[in-house]
Amino acid sequence: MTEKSGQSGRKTLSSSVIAWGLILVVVTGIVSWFSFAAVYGVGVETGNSASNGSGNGGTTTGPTGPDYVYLAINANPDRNQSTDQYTPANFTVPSHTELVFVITNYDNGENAPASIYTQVNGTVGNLEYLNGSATGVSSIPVGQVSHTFTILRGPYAGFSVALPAAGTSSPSVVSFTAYFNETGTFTWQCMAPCDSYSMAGLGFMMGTMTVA
Ligand SMILES: [Cu+2]
Repeated sequence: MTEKSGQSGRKTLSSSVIAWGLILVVVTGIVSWFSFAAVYGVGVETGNSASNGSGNGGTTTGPTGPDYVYLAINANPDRNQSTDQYTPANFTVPSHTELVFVITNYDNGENAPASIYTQVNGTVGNLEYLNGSATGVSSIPVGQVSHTFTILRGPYAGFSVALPAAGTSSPSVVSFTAYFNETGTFTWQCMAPCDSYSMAGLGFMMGTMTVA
């Protein structure tokens, strides 16, 4: 009984040793394979390969996304501030680049412009997108226009987007895509009669867009 149990114990022990030995061999084999693969670069696929076969070191430039331009109107705690203002009013964008403008208007005032300034002109597709909608619009009803972003002179004369008034508790957000390829500094202005001081004031409802 004692001996039998002893033998049984030894048998179990040697089975365990064999089992652990096998595991060790398998693990060592796997580790060795990966080391080999890592060193010699075979058999390991990591999805997107950086190599494009150009033979110049494999450096590739992937597609780049658009540059975003964020502008806000009356983005101060007093949404009905008496002096209407874009921030920033003077800014720089890169030329020959897909630009996505996002203009957030906190002003709930409506300032009906001349009908031409209810239209969207000069953006990609002559469209703008309201509050994240995937469907573009080519104009805003005149009674809903709060401000515009309009260029009257220079190579971009006629560029214009209309910005609807904010709701009582949330801003309106207009986005659009545009390319500006001629470099220089160009004046933009609001053509909705919002506030006479701002409309004539550089840095308020008038500013400069520098294309560099
Ligand atoms: Cu304005």
